[in-house]
Amino acid sequence: MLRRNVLRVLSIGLLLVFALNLLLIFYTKRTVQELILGDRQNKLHFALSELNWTVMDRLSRLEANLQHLKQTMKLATKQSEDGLGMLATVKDEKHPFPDTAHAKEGGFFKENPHKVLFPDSELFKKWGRDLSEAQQKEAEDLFQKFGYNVYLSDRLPLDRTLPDTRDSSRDKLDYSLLRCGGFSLRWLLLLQSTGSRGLDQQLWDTGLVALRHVESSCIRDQTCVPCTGRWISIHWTTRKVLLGFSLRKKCHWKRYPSQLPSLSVILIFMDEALSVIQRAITSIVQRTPPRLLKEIILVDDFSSNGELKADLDEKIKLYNQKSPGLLKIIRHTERRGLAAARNTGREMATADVVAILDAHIEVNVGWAEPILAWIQEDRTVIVSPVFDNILFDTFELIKYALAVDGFGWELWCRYDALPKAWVDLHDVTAPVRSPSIMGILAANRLFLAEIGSLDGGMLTYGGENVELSLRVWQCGGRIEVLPCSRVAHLERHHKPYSLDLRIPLKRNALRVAEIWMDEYKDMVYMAWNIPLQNSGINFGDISSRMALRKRLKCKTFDWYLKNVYPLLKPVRSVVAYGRMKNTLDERVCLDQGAVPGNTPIVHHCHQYSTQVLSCSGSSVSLLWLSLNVYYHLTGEFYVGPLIAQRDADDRCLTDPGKGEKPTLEPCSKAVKNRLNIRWDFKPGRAVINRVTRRCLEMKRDIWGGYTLVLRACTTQVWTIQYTVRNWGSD
Ligand SMILES: [Mn+2]
Repeated sequence: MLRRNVLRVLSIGLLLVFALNLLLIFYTKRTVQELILGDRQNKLHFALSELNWTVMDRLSRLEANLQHLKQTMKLATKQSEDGLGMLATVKDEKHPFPDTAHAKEGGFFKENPHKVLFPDSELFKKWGRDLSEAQQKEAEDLFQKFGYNVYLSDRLPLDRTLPDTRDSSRDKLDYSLLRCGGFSLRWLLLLQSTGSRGLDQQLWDTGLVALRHVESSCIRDQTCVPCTGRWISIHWTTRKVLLGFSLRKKCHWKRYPSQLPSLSVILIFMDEALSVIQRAITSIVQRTPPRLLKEIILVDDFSSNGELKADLDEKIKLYNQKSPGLLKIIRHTERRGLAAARNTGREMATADVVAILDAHIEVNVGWAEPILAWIQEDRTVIVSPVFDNILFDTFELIKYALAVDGFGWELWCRYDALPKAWVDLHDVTAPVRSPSIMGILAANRLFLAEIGSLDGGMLTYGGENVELSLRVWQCGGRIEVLPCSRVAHLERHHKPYSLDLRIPLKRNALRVAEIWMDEYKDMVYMAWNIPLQNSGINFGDISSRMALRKRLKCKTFDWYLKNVYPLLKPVRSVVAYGRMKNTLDERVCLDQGAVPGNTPIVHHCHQYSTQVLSCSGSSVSLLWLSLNVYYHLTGEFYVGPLIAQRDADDRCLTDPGKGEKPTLEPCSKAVKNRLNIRWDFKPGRAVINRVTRRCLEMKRDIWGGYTLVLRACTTQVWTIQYTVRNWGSD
């Protein structure tokens, strides 16, 4: 009886346990489902906000550049007014070196016992308020010479730490879910050894690594929550496994193969400050695994800067004492330009992979592994790290958002939004397909040679990146940006050499157009405001590059536009372009006026010439080709630089129908709202709106200039600089 009862109790007990276990399994399964779904939603949200940030970042950078330009102009005027008068007051005094953090925190507006010698210098806007007059003069002189704060660079530790700017660094994970002490670790291990066979081993490993990290940090911070009961442990375990899964998609936790190709780093420079070059070398040595770093090759494109001779040789000797043969230097005996210098470095390199960098950079933690692993998977991929910005004055690191490298029809660099296909991956470590590359690149050394390295016929600077990009895509390779590889790039305030970069830029752009762009080359000519025939610009001998294109059986530019860069929108209907003048006064040109704003203006044709800012590394493009007008066979006038992209609008001359002022409206919006954007025009004739029949004319304003008006036609006529295929000559 007793035994029977015991048996019954036992079997009921067993049944209960069985039922509990069933419940437990059901619960765990639901949690897993919730987590997967929740995880997806989180990531989607994350990706969207990331996109917003990219846009915000872009806008603020553009704004900063405009500010920068304004200040440069102001500074130039001020300096020419003040002349050397200010320097005369300099006294030689020695003072301890002030730290930047202090200067930033309010030392800025603190009383300075010293006279401020350069109140308008960009160098001293955020930095250096504690400097003595002699120090100010030294810092300012170096700044004018190099375009960045050499005085500070000379004093900052070469091996300074940089903030880790990779996405998905630790702070983005919610560890509160995991603070469950040693219990969960035990269960994880138990589960791993028993019931978990068949689960992805790597997934477990990553989860385990994460868990150990969390546990050590929660023990340190005393935030561990003790776990009670078996089911809680299992619950936590599922979370951990899922965490392990999601962590594999974070740069910080990404694991790379132990066998990776060797790396040659090539640093190109011309008149760079010695400490800045040392900074680049030190960061590379410090943040590249020694087993992977075969050599660092310095290429000096004929610097005039004395310290880059014996002093640099001395530093190289010191580095090589520690790691024999690591550093090599080669010096050009005449200036040969950026592309040629890069080729010199590549020819000298011996490792499997070459990374061709500027010498004013500092590589960040873990920069090399993603590059080497990705090129190891596919030898035809050319990769770019993501750039961050080192401020020219304080040397602070500013994180830049991940973006795609693109260009406009003038072949100047531009950042584009991340492709939807990439955003949909919800994996911030995934390489991003990119139509172009900025200045810095890494490639399989032999593949780079096979496809023709860099075009040695590109002079000085600019356009060589687009040339390489078109060639790589059209001839069977591809270009990708690697989000987990970050390089900080020192952006100059001004170029140290006072040459007009527009000349090589324009010339190089035409060379690219002629070699690679087929029937679309007209777009480049129009964007630069160059006549289609007899441009008078010598872009050098292109026969060997044409032969290369044939030998590699490269695809057409049409293919590239359709398959790689659909954002770039060719415009077929332009029949006349260039500067547009009214015969009433040919000293003034039609222009777009202030942006933002939508008022077209006329002003002196030479008042603003093209402005070009640096386009290598993280630098943002700002190219002003504002005095252009594009007249279409369909009747539209584009006013301002030719944009011709699918995600941005050109601005169309519009007759609002009332009042006497013409406006500029985004063309696609104007079409949608049926605004009057079509005009009748032939060179040497009136500009008449097709709907309102009013004429675009000029009227004297009270300041002695002109203002644009719409009114019943008088006798005013307009001319335009260039026509396409003799249009309008009848
Ligand atoms: Mn650069």
